Amino acid sequence: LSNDNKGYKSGFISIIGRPNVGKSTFLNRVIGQKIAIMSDKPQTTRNKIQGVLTLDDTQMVFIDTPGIHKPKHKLGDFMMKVAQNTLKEVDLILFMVNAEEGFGRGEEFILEKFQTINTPIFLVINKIDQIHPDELLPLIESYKEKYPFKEIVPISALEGNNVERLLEQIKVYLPEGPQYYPADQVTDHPERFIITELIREKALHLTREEIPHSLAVVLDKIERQKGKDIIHVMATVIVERDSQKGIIIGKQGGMLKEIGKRARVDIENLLGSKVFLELWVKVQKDWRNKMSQLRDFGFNE
Ligand code: GDP
Ligand code: MG
Ligand code: K
Repeated sequence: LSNDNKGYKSGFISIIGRPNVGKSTFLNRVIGQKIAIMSDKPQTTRNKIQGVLTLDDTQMVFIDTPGIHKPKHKLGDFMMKVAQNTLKEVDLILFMVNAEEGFGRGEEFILEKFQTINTPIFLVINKIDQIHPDELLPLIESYKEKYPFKEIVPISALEGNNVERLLEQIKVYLPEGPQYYPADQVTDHPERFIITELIREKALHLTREEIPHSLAVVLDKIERQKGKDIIHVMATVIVERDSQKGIIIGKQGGMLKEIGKRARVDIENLLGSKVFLELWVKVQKDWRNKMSQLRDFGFNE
């Protein structure tokens, strides 16, 4: 991510928990009808963006991570792997449990998976409206022994208790970053933005100091190939100077190949599908000053 987002925070947040703990209710409360708009779209990905909360100084992108459950078959194993890789990539995990039910086998299983993940994890104890206030403190104490959660936040998603406080805590843990989505707009293919960001990240990382942050990635095409379990992604890396184009392409195309290889692995994890990634490089002078183009590139600055 670029350094020009001073003060603005943004990040990806994964909400995990067994069915019926209140994940949708929570999202509906914080984002409202935008979620409904999103879930109307056909599901093409396993890690779907559920909603984006845009505040004056923060943007929270909530993503759905199905597949975190005890695998029953081979596909389950694969889904599990996809989900785990996603959890490593997000900025924060909200692990939601039901205050009435506490930890069951399902929760224990998920906690085991957390052992290999460095992403900060909050425990969100939902449905506190269903328990007596005296029960809360002992409950929190018992959860503390299970895992070193960064925060333990009791809420009632249904009634709204403590939800604002949870949002404040989330903000503390998000890194400085760009506003990925326009504040007033919910896109139909939000994963586009993550894909361009993944490619951009690899390009910046592999070229180190040679390429400044004046690099954008635009997604030209994302299309499932007919009759095949493979998604064709075509993207263009945009730089400001010819010399930068040379660096990105590298000797005999070696650099671009490496960027593509690494990005493809992440995109496959994101989409939960095999991906054929095709990368192009283009010089466009002074693109940063062209606000209309920035919108096409998928982010605001
Ligand atoms: P999800 O499967 O995790 O998305 O769970 P849902 O959001 O669909 O909620 C499952 C059920 O729990 C629904 O009937 C909700 O109304 C209810 N529920 C969610 N949050 C709360 C809460 O804070 N308190 C109470 N009493 N019920 C809740
Ligand atoms: Mg739900
Ligand atoms: K991250």
